[in-house]
Amino acid sequence: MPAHAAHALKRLPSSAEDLFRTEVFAGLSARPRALSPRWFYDRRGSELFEAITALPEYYLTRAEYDILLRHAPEIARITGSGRALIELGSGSSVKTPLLLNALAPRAYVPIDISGDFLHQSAAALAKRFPALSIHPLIADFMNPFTLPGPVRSLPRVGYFAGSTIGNMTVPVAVEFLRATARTLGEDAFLLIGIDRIKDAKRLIAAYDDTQGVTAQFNLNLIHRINRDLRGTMPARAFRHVALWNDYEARIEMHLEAVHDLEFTVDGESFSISEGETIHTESSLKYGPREARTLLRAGGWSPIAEWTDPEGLFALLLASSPSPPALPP
Ligand code: AVI
Repeated sequence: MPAHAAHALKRLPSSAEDLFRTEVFAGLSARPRALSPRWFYDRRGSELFEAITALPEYYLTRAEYDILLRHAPEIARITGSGRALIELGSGSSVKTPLLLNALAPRAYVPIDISGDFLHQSAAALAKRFPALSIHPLIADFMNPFTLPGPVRSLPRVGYFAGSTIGNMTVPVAVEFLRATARTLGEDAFLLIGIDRIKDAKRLIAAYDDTQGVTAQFNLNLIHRINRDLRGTMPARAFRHVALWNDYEARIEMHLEAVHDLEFTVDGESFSISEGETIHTESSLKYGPREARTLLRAGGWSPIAEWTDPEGLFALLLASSPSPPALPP
């Protein structure tokens, strides 16, 4: 995931295609209809996501970069140098070198599900940091994974950028944080970007930009279904919708049918009425207290946080709790 823009699978291997088909069939048959945002990231989707991060309305990436630019040395003073830096998700981001410079890690482990993408970005970083020991790891960080041998003896700091945690439901986010705490072990730190709740207009603009890039990103899911699952969904019959669900504290993206239509996916027939939507993504936003509560529920102790000057986005640093004290 972009952290995730990284799921650039060229063609789906058959097991991935089976999973995609199963999820699309289930998601289109469910009420309300919903598809997982992880399917956004084919090659085109990853390119579109990169374009989104540069949009004037999409403040998240710039705000996180700005926070790192100003506070990376302070982060390094807390964590100390010489740790292994474990980046969960894409290591391609322009933010990574800021952290590598400040933290001076003994090793860097970028973890991503897409091997192509991972090796490309690791090679680029190796050129820039020739003395750094880099161990790219192809893994889905949502499932348990083992760290490469050379970093097992080093204390660790994890980095989960971009508010990708916002694309998880709260129970999934808690499970992810707990699994990360287990993987990073004792005496670890976690640095995590979390987007803040703010004015609904500002949030909606970030997910419904004037150039229509986010709309293309959302509609690309239809092109992907048509290509990978022999679908006949007419993309022109859907429009991109981004809305703020205040009760759930999340931006939702939907694909809304502009007229009644029927289509097939891998020979299976579906129909959808005008105005019905397919929910394609939720991006949860957190207030300062809720973000800290989330980290605590996930087994981490928040110890510091920084925001950009407008307070749009937060970068939180948490430590792994010390092992329970033994009774005397
Ligand atoms: C990857 N993720 C954190 C992005 C977000 O903001 O939820 C994905 C995205 N969707 C639309 N624009 C960006």
